[in-house]
Amino acid sequence: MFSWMTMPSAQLAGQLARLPIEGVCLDMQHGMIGFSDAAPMIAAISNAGRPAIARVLWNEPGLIGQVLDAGAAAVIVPMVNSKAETEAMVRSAKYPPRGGRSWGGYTALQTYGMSPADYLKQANSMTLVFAMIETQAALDAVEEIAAVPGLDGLFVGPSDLSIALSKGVGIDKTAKYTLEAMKRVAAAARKNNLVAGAFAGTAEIIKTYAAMGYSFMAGAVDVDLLQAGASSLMKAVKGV
Ligand code: 3PY
Ligand code: MG
Repeated sequence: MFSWMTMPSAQLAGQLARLPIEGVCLDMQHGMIGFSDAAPMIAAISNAGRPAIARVLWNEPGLIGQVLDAGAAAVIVPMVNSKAETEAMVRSAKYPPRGGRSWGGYTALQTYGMSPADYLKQANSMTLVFAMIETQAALDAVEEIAAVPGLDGLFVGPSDLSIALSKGVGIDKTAKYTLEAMKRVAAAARKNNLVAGAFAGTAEIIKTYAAMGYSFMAGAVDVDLLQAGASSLMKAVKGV
């Protein structure tokens, strides 16, 4: 499980990366983290010996390339809805011959302590790219998406997915229809030897998704941790 950050702080990123946790993800889509915030956060996470993950703003080559150049070990790309969009995403994240990532990972070279020649040789397998499955269109095409060469994993956004499946009625990360859809995503991942991931959030949801075959999950969301810590303190000193 990895933690999920929405707040732009290299100090906090370094603290979270020192928890017994498998990585730290920067949410650059819905969090308040821009690239100039993300670069020192990625460095702080990497310095702590953990993989830095970035959920980028959109499926766009420049946005994907810049976080990889900054040393991110994995990229999660939102709203990937078709085979063609997945192919475009893989092209953005992988060097030739697999893709068309543009050269310039100078910070990544420092992070990994590698020569340009070695990084060029190894980057495609070292850095992972995940397509988010979070719309009806993505779910309908998930078997085709999962079969795209060079894709490393699928990552379910259960909030958007449940909004889509309920036709806007609500957000329900563990509704029967959400879990049914997620079983289909997990099966597509399994069939293609991909990592199955999802945004989970709470311990209960992490356990539910893990039982369905998900192994790459986000929990420990920075704002939730702060709220939970502050509320438990307020509760403990109530009446003082
Ligand atoms: C979703 O659940 O839709 C996400 O994108 C995770 O934050
Ligand atoms: Mg989403």
